[in-house]
Amino acid sequence: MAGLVLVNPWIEGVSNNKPPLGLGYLAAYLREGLGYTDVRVVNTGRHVRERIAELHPEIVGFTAYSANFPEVLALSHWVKEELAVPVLLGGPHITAMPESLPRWVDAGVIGEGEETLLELMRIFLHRRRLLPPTLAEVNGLVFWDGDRLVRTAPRPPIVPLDRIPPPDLQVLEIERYLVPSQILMTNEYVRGTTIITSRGCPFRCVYCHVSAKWGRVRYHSAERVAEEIAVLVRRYRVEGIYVADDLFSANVHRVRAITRGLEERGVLGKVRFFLDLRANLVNEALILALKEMGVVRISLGLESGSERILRYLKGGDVSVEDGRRAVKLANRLGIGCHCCFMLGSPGETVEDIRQTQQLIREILEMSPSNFCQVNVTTPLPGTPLWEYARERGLIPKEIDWRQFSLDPSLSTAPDFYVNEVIPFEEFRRLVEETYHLANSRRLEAILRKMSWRYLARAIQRPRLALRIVGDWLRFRGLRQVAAPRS
Ligand code: B12
Ligand code: SF4
Repeated sequence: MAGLVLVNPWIEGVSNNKPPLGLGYLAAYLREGLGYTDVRVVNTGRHVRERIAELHPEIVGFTAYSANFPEVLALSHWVKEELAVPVLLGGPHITAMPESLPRWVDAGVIGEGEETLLELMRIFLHRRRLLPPTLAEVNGLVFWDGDRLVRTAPRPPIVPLDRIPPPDLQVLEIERYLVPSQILMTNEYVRGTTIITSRGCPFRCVYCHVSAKWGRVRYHSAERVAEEIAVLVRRYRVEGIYVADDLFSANVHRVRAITRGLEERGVLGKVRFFLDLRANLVNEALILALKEMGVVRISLGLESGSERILRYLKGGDVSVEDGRRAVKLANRLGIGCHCCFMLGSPGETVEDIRQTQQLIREILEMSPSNFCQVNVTTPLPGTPLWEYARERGLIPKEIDWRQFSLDPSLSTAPDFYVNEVIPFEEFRRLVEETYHLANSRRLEAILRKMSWRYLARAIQRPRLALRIVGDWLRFRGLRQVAAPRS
């Protein structure tokens, strides 16, 4: 028997080996703010109904991004019909599209969820129900009152961010995720997980809904970050961490303060990191500071080799040359780069795509530790790109949200093709050509780096061995599957 069950249903057939940190933060906030500990997290794509039912919840909360929205609709309907308990819905999708709240869901939580959920749970524990008159007093909600969709006043962000305790690792059952994986986006399989050190981003890229979701950017203190990492290393023997910030701080003083905090806690050098930066923010002092902290790889959204398309996507503050310079600098100082590209942006021509292919070639030539990932420009709800596509009638009336998933064969489906210059079939060929170009060099890099320790580990673990074969096929370009991209 559980009180609140928080559910992250996976898209069918797509695995997700990272903990749903958002749900861990919600659980921690309820524990600290309300003394409420009766929370369970269900994070799976298989037998989700059975898993929820066996917990006998008193209230259920779903998290939905766009790609798993259909699963969330079906499951939440089932919970309401079969279990007859209140149902809440939060996450990026409902935040961007509050009007998509289904009638059977009691309330949708817009944006940051901690304080809003705490207030909802206080009401629920007191009255055992969530009815429109009481919901109207809670900020940050969308709910149905009869035939009227009501939105309450926006919820102000929690400041300072350290007021939110670290995610509840026990509720998340963190041990489940600590299997060797390529969390550092290198060829190594290490025991790893994700953390978050900030919320928001000061930039406004047209395809990203992060700034709309979080408002102004907020950072956890260096002390808090170091302590969270130390717990993961000491208690859970974590070796690799993906810092899932939208954009990791480019403030060199903050990076150094985190490094000092790790040193004071005796964990500096015991854990390595992979994180996202923006090319125009990369400089030598920052890379050296990141290296000292233990960063082995950075991710850069270079997006396009065409200056014109890059300007459209990211605004005028970052150039193609900034990207080249950032990768060269990082490589010279011993850091590999995971570079992300987008194909199919509005106005993009075949010539623009050729320029992107040329940049990919250059980056792969710079170092075998560089890795290029190719994605198809997809308009996400809540972004300027979505508005662009909607205004031009490029978004179908009946949206198949599953197309927002990880599988590029789905995401290159014509439904969300926002480029009106290149005919779709030709575009699809160009995408395949570019995937192949980006992946072909990876096999060489893997073979060059393949160590005996790595092979021995693989032999002991059949699933790991299978994954390596899968990678091999993928890098040969035989199986066109892109790596996850957030
Ligand atoms: C880490 C990450 C991943 C990881 C891990 C996902 C995971 N298990 O959490 C990986 C790499 C697997 C991933 C994959 C994808 N991701 Co991703 N990811 C992120 C990232 C960077 C951080 C997620 C996170 O932990 N956020 C921090 C927590 C605090 O925020 P949160 O989860 O939203 O939760 C808060 C609120 O939303 C709310 N809330 C959320 N759920 C609920 C539920 C209830 C009941 C309540 C009350 C409140 C509530 O309260 C929480 C606390 O404040 C976000 C960007 C971002 N900053 O959120 C993108 C993001 C969620 N990803 C995104 C996308 C598009 C994807 C992919 C579809 C990419 C792709 N094309 O392949 C895939 C889909 C996942 C899948 N399995 O197929 C988009 C989603 C946009 C959308 N409308 O769908 C985001 C927002 C980034 C962006 N581009 O704008 N992702
Ligand atoms: S894509 Fe990255 S840099 Fe651009 S707004 Fe989003 S988080 Fe910020």
